[in-house]
Amino acid sequence: MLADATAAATPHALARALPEGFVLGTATAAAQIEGATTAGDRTSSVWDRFAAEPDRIIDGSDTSRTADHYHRFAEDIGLMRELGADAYRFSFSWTRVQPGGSGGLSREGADFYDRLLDRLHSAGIRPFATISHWDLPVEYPQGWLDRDTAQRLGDLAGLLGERFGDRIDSWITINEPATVTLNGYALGLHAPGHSLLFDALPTVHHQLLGHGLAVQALRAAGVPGRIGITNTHSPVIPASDSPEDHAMAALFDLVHNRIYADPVLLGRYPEAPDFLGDALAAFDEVPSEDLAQIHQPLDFYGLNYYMPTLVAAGAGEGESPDGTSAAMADLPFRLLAFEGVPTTGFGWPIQPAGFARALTEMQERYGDVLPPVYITENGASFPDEVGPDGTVDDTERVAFLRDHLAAALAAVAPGGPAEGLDLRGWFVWSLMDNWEWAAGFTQRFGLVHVDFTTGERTPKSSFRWLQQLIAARAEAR
Ligand code: IFM
Repeated sequence: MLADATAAATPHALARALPEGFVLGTATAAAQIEGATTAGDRTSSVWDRFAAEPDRIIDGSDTSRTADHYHRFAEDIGLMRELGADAYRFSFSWTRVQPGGSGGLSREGADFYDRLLDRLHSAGIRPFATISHWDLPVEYPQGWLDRDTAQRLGDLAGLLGERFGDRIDSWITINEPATVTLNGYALGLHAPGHSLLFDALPTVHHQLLGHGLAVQALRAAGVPGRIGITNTHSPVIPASDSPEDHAMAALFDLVHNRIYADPVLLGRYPEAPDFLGDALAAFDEVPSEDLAQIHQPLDFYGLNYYMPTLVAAGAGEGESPDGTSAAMADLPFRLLAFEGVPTTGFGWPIQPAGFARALTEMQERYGDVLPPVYITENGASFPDEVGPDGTVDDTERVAFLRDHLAAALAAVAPGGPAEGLDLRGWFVWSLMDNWEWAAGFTQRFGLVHVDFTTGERTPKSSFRWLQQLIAARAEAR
């Protein structure tokens, strides 16, 4: 287990620890908040289709309405302004801006993002835009199994860069390719719902190639904004000192963390352990031209942190953080619960020390070649409800956010284990409760409570906490 510090930092103490220019923001993704899936000429995404299949989404919900942000974006930006946030990370809905996944931008789809960006600018909030956050057009028959999808992402990036480049502060090419490969193609838990285990690995290379092509397309479009990628990192802990558990922890680290970060930052895939046989052999044969495409100079690296992972050798019952997959039982490792560690509503272990460890691993592994880092997601789900007095008192989320931000700041401070890592900002996942993919509406991650029937927004105690932190920072200057 990782040891967590216990002293709770006040907003004023945390504000004093924030580096100069540190960005405090919130994050969302189109498929999780927009709804309006038939507005204008928008077409279906793989998540619209997946949600319509039987038994895919735990509560049978779908993408059609979610938080209705498409119609309520002005109110939502008003909330961000009330919060005092510096920045907002959102994603473009691929099938809204480019219906059918080919051709130019949709006029109506692009108009929506024009309105969103113009209002963000009037509110003084810096837009961080993700190009691909999981919602591929259904027209790409094999999805990320197909190499051509990489080129499609590059083409879309070029179109978006030309249209919106003058108003976007920072671009994120793709979000969490690890989750897409693991949940979407290896375990069948997310769209498009394949359970291919190690045969899902081509999707790693195609997503990273798409990232590299998107970076180049944005640069060719002359965007003045900064460009990066978002990967999710989970420090991996072996369940025991046995060589078997250590070997499997190293394998999980490889397929969850290194296989995504190494090519982007070092220009090569990590070496596979011998016991894997030829399961990763395809990576040895990747042409050097592809690696050069992936290994683009970046202005920043986006890191999402939620939890550490405890790994043991041997097949398990099929449990993963995002659900139960029969396919997991065919893997040579299993994921265990941390004994005696509190958990979120999702059952994810709450370990701020894991955040410090993730940052430390980034600094140790990539050091000098690591560009400035933004935490592009950090947060937790809890079963929040509006109380009789009309408020939502999410004390567990306040503690989660406070302790995680404190752990990250301490890790990168002089003398900290990740000293030298240039941490530039922290985005809370999420601005508001939203549609949590296969978990539907059952996991609330927001600073703002959303009534999914009426659409009513209610800021939670965590919203007030972040507001206080931002106000305390202004006082400290
Ligand atoms: O909701 C997701 C988000 O879309 C990607 N990162 C993890 C979050 C929580 O599961």
